[in-house]
Amino acid sequence: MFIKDVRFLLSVHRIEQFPEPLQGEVCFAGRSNVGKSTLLNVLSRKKLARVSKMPGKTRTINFYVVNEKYYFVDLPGYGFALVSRHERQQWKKLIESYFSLRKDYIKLSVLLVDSRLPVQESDKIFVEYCKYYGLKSLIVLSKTDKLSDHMVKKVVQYFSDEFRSEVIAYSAVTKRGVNEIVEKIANALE
Ligand SMILES: Nc1nc2c(ncn2[C@@H]2O[C@H](COP(=O)(O)OP(=O)(O)OP(=O)(O)O)[C@@H](O)[C@H]2O)c(=O)[nH]1
Ligand SMILES: [Mg+2]
Repeated sequence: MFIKDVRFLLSVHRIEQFPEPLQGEVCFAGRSNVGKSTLLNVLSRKKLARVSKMPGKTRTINFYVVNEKYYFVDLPGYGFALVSRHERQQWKKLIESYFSLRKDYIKLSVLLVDSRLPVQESDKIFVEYCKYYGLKSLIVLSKTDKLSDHMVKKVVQYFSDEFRSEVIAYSAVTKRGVNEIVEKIANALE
């Protein structure tokens, strides 16, 4: 298994707090409640990141050290309606600084999208954003345990057409797609 050890390092609220880069990092992005923190727990086989039924749980950029060599970076979810305008602006500033300051260290940007919803404008913007920064991105469809196998096939086709990219059908419940995700991460980091 590529991922041997994962430990929490710190939560970043302000740009000055970003840690010294290691040998590369993978960030996890997506709308609030899509399952970013859950995926981190699945990948590390530990309960590291806080998961919640309430959207907007992760409000900071959380850094995890992987194999003492790399970072996994849990980004706060976007599209969360209940936060104030001020908070949304803070979020935007923090995320933009993250990408502009770390672009050379980010080896892969994992975008989670809910397999049960149509493509969201915010996800399309995020993909464009990654392209702008020259980042390699991976699209992961979450919560496929809620769909029939037939529907999973259909949504995989739908999302690959929409994003013009390969997508991985994943579920934290059945662990579908986890090995594929780990393989992509390993290839990007090594
Ligand atoms: N059925 C199912 N539920 C999932 C899956 N992944 C996550 N969840 C649930 O979705 C909810 C949100 O998960 P989180 O991991 O906290 O989502 P997040 O993207 O980190 O959310 P924010 O921190 O608000 O941005 C929780 O109740 C999880 O248990 C999945 O693959 N299948
Ligand atoms: Mg979270």
